[in-house]
Amino acid sequence: MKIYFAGSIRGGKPDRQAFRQIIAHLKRYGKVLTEHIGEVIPGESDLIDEEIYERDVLWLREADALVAEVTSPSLGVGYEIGKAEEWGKPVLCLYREAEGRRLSAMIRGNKNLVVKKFETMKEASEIIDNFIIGCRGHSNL
Ligand code: 6K6
Repeated sequence: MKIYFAGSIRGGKPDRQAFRQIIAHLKRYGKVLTEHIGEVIPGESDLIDEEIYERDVLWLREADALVAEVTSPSLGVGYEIGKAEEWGKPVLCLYREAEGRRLSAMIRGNKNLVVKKFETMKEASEIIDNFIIGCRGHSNL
């Protein structure tokens, strides 16, 4: 199974430790195409933006599912969710309730997406396990 993990890079302040823990859990189920998102550092990479966009869209196309951490708002993550939905891929959006912030209605109000709140990594892991079971139920993964 190929999983595309999406999380804020230039958007709202990301929780990289949570990203890394989610990625580590996803790796039990297959290849995480975007593992580097847990490791982003200032300056990011030598790739120019066009190269990042083209590579990521290709990865998203070949992915069997998208798992997005959406606590921090991110234009890029929102775009990836919209594309994955358009291409009929299963999408899981995980978020933590943060004071003074409400998740976009365009995510929480979309019945095509699985949107789940988590607090602990144990909860996030259980949500991921159920989501993957659901993906397998709908395909040959
Ligand atoms: C290299 C290592 C870490 O970061 C880089 C260079 N930048 C990006 N690399 C890979 N994917 C990226 C990069 N910038 C944005 N993205 C994609 O958009 C990822 O798949 C994220 O899910 C999403 C983040 O978008 P913004 O708007 O928060 O940057």
